[in-house]
Amino acid sequence: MAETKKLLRSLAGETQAVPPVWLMRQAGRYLPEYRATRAEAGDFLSLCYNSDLAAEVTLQPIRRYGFDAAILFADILLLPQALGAELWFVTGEGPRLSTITGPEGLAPLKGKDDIHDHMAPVYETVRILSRELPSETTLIGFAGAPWTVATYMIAGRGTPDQGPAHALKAADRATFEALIDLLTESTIEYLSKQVEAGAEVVKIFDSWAGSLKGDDFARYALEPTKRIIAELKSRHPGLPCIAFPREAGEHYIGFAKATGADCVALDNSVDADWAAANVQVDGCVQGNMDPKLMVTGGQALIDETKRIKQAFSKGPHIFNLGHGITPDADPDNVNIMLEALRG
Ligand code: 1CP
Repeated sequence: MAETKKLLRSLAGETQAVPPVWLMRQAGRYLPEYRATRAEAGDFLSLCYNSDLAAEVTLQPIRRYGFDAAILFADILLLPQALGAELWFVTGEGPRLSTITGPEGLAPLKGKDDIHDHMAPVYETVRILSRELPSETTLIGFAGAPWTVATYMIAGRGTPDQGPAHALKAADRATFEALIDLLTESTIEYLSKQVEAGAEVVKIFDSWAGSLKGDDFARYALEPTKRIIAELKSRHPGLPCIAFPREAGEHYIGFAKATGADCVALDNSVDADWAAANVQVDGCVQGNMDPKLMVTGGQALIDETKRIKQAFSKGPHIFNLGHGITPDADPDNVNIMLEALRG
């Protein structure tokens, strides 16, 4: 049967006059209904592990805007917690985790197959969503890429330059590589269960890929993503996979072919015309409007939406931002963008 869902059609390589659209962090603090549900849950992690409320916030932007895809509401840092790391969020600051400074930091972690009891509520969220989403909406599951998740597990928090992770890589490569392997293998198990629960596409977020230089990019950004995609596709033939090696720059060229990804998500530091000529030649791309335009709006938002649509109009494209929509975005600007895109 011919595929009817717009997002899946682009992922299968179809060029569409109006591209499918969704936004990273589309369930989030810019929406008043999200803030209300989050208050009901109590705190962010309680929201992630409450399947009914997590499904509710996933559905909110679909009801409001009719996006072509819904992304499971969860966080990349749930996996470290499932592996036994401590995790908490400091209001106004962000995540905190136990740290890893040497082999003794790995010792207490669980194995790749020991995460599923902890993740049961996330899989239940996926099952609820696959029942409740409109028939034209694609459900995206996701995980962080091993390098990006490792940067948080090593430093115990978000860092501007991923310094502690680079330092561990230099000082104790065996520990660092053991952590990357554990994350690669547990990410395969985690995403595979999301697919069994009903996720139709998976996306791998490597938010800090851009800080890996030279050989390190191939070893710790490209290789783990390639391993994850190869194993998922062997277990789930035809599963579409989106890779997001954020700020990869020149490394975006050839990334889809090298990793087996069906689509590469572009951040807004790359020029859309350059990406059309150098990256979209290999297949579907996603992106890549500057999230700031969702704050500032106006004619610039309309012009930029149309410019990006036009730049990618000769090949398969999924319209999105180059990074997550921010809490200060104006919900009305999303409607202005959709009107400019869909006409
Ligand atoms: O309500 C709140 O205050 C929490 C804000 C929030 C939200 C809405 C966090 C904390 N995570 C999320 C949800 C989330 N995170 C999703 C859900 C689906 C959607 O997109 O709507 C996804 C896909 C993520 C992925 C994620 N979490 C990434 C990768 C993408 C990216 O933004 O680069 C990363 C790096 C995280 C870690 C994280 N979680 C939350 C914060 C504030 C951070 C960044 C921490 C830091 O680096 O300082």
